[in-house]
Amino acid sequence: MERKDFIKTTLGLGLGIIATSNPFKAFGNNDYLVPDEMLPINGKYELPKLNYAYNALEPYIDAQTMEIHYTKHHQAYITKLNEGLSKDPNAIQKSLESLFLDLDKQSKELIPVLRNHGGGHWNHSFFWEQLKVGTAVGPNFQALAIKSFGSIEMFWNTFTKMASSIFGSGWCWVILQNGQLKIVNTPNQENPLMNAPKAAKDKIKIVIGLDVWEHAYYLKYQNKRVDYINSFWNVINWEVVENRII
Ligand code: MN3
Repeated sequence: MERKDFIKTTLGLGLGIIATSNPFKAFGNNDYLVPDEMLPINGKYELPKLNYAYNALEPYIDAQTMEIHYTKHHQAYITKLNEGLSKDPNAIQKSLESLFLDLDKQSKELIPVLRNHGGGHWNHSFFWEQLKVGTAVGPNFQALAIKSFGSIEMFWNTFTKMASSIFGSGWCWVILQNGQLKIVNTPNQENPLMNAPKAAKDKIKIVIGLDVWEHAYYLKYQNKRVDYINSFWNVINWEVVENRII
């Protein structure tokens, strides 16, 4: 069994459907390359390619926010992650996911690099991948939302309440665990892989993530965070979400 297959089978990260020797996979469009299991190329992480223009998510996410968020904020996490990893030749051989799952076993120098900049790179890559205007909720997600929350409307009410409740900067996530959808928040650039209880790690799939940092919405929405959260519904790429849960 290849190492990637082994990791995917044993950890069940659910970030892709088919493990291949290529560290990237395409979601329905060969130009849309998103890390499957994130590994550096020649020791360096790079911005994942977007398959949409900065204005493609208008009016929900404005072009200026997209451009700054992607080229400045995301790039800054990558730059600092590469700096930190360059001092740890052992860690640079491992995927970000496997490092997150064993975060507490890393050196005390590396832990904040992974928690802040590793999370920043992983979370934003995951975020860009799931954005598109005009897709419809898929049958698998719909069935899970009804089973877990009673209806799509109740799922969304819970999600907006949870995302609104984040104090300061953080992310709101939908995860699949033991056959149920759950909504969890993480502070700063953490994600559910870092915070997963050990016994449950192999059962977590991250399905949706929303960046609730002010830099994600302030230019357009200013202090109206709830309007930004509600607008997110219109830009979720439900085809990607379906791929993440199967
Ligand atoms: Mn951000």
